[in-house]
This record gives sequence, structure tokens and C-alpha cells, in this order.
Amino acid sequence: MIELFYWTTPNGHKITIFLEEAGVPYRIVPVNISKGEQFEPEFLKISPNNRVPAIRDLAPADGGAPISVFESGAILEYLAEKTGKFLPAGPREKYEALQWLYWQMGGLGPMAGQNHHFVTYAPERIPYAMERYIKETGRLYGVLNKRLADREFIAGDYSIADMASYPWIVPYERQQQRLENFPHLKRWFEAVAARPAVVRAYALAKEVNQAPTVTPESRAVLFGQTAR
Ligand SMILES: N[C@@H](CCC(=O)N[C@@H](CS)C(=O)NCC(=O)O)C(=O)O
Repeated sequence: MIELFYWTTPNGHKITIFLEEAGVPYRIVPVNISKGEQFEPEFLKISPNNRVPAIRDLAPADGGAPISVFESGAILEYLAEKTGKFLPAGPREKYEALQWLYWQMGGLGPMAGQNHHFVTYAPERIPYAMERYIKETGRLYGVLNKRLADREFIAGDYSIADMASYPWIVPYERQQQRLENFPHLKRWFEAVAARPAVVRAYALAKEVNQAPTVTPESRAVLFGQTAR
């Protein structure tokens, strides 16, 4: 049994997609980041960076005490290794997938996140920042589009690399991107979107929360955080 500390954000969707795809039994523990629940001391013990998602594996392979993991890339890797699914074992294939997983973790996720911030949430319009992150998001879409020109999925069979990138393409309109400009990416996006486990993961998100994460009240919680 996996406990998933979760909110309805792109990084959260990565993990529900995996768990639904792999058929792993899990229980959702909602952490409402709009209300500041990511700062609860019990949650910080698991996720010291006050971010979701995080997991606790109550039945780890070594039979020992529960193992907790934060950072969505590390969680996907942990779950893939635990289940033997969605990450090939051979070093060539494994690192083919992992380099794209970390490309998403270090590139697509953070850059699209800044795009969301400056294009949608920033209290003032800062054209330089907006343009920088719209362009960088577009550049990354271009990299993925090229990668997908001659293959069905990002790295070999459908893998954790696809599960990591997909939720960050879902808000493409908000990121001021047009999928028509990236035909291979569009084909892949539509194929992933149609997978029954992905449909279930997004349906589940709606059951947990339908309210926007950023609201006038939650701005004070989410933005301008300093050292504690
Ligand atoms: N690199 C982290 C990023 C996690 C992250 O930024 N989570 C956001 C939601 S998508 C969050 O928990 N925000 C809470 C906050 O800003 O206090 C991961 O991939 O797990």
C-alpha cells in the first residue's frame, strides 16, 4: 500500500498516472497547498521542501519500516523500481528514459512553472519575464517534438519519462503554446491523453478538488515564501 500525499497539480498528476497505470493499491492523503497544509510539521517530516507530491511506502521491498520519498522524479523512479514497470532494467534503455525524466524535472517543469507564474499569476505584467518563459517553454516543446518525430513514446516503450512530461503539456494554452506547431508532440499528447489510466487519474483529481489552486486568498500562502 502506497500513501500518496497529493494535490491536484501537474506534479501530483504524474504520480496518480503511474499508480493507475501500474495498478498499485494506494490511498490519497490530500495536502491542500492553497490552505498551507504543506507546512504541517507531520508533512514536512516527509517532504522538507514543503511541496507535493510525496509518498510513503508502507510495505517496502526490504520488509523494514515505511520508506518515504519526495520529489516527483524520485517518486516515479522508486515506484518503477518497486513494481518493475515503466522503466527498463538494461542500462542503455534505463538511462535513455531517466535522462528524459530529468530533462522534465530540470527543464520543462520549472520553466513551464515560471511561465504559469509570470503569464497568469504575477500581480504585475513584466513583459521581459513573460517573453522569456513563453519562449523557453516553446523551445522545450520543440525539443520534445523533435524527439518524438521518429518514435511513439519519449524513450522506448511508454515509461515514467512520458508520465512526467504529459501533465506539463496539458496546460499548453495557458503556456501560450499551440500544439499545431508541434505535430509529433501533438500526436503523442493525444495518445497519452486517451490512455484509460490517464483518464482515471484526471477524473480522480476532480474528485479531490475542483477549485483553482491560486486564488486571492492562497496567493499569500504560495507566493513570496522565505526561509523559515
Ligand atoms: N520538483 C518538485 C516540485 C514540486 C512542486 O513544486 N509542487 C508544488 C505543486 S505543483 C507545491 O507543492 N507547491 C506548494 C508551495 O509552493 O508551497 C517535484 O517535482 O516534486
